[in-house]
Amino acid sequence: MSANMSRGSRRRKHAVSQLNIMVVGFSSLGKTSFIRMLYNTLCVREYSKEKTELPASLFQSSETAQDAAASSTQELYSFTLDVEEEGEKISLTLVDSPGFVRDNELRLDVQVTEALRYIESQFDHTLAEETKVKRNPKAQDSQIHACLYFIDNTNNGLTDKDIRILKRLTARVNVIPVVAKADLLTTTQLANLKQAIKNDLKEHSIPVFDFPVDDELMDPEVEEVVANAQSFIPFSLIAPEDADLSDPTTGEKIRGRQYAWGIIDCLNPKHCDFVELRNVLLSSHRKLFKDITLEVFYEQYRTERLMARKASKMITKEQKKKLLEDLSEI
Ligand SMILES: Nc1nc2c(ncn2[C@@H]2O[C@H](COP(=O)(O)OP(=O)(O)O)[C@@H](O)[C@H]2O)c(=O)[nH]1
Ligand SMILES: [Mg+2]
Repeated sequence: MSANMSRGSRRRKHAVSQLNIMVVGFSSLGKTSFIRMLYNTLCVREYSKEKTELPASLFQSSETAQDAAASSTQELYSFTLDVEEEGEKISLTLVDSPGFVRDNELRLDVQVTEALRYIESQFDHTLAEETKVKRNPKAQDSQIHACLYFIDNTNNGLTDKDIRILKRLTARVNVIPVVAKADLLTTTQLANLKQAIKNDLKEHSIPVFDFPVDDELMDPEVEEVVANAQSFIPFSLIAPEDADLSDPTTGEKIRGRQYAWGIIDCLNPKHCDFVELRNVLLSSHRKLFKDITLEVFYEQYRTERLMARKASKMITKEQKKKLLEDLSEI
């Protein structure tokens, strides 16, 4: 091993990558359940458990409609965990948000604006850090790298509201559309819904994260993984119920849901796309999410802010001049 390589690998070993994921969508579509499920599959590093205060929602699932209404997410909250994924250390922040209302257009717009404000305020942190004379080398990257948008599986594709929300979100963040509670659909229904959503996204030119394939940089093996990931959009999810279940054939404990006719294993790729989604987020596309956030979304936001600042300065100058002229006329 050359000296260079060993230095490189040493650095990589210690480098902790930050990754921040947010969930948004209408209420009771399974956002909090997804966060709980993801949390339960993470390899959380020992010391992280002591220093992090975890939200109660991670430990209480709600199986009845009454429970769900009582424990629905009222406020945006986030928590950060130090996890290890395929030998890499990640400081992972998960952001859960209150569900959008269905019957009040005005309130809905305010809620979407609030979610966007949260995303933009993370860009503001970076902007403030950049303009400091002495930058903090340990500054946290709090930008939202991926935002999961939950789609109601009782519709036949995207609704007008979904389209309006998605257009606003995709201007600021990498959006991954997901369909939760996939256990409530048959295989054919799910396939039809996925196709309808894909068609709607295309028809309305909504630029969700599309797992771009860079021909020049790709080696054939990776290209296959990427093309594969694209085909999952929208990812289907099933969250487990709070019950001790075991695989009827192997007897192994599983995270799943039990029905009169069988048991669903939420980690079985044949049952839903959770494992695939987890993999693109935490491993295969993690760096790409971060690069695009910084190079496309943050750059865009920064340019807009600088131009707005310049414009407001120019207006004040002109206004000042006009005021002086008006005064001299008196
Ligand atoms: N059948 C089914 N129910 C689910 C699934 N995920 C969540 N739920 C239920 O849907 C309700 C709302 O879930 P919650 O995660 O609180 O939704 P949120 O409002 O989007 O955060 C709860 O009663 C959950 O138990 C799923 O994959 N399948
Ligand atoms: Mg919730």
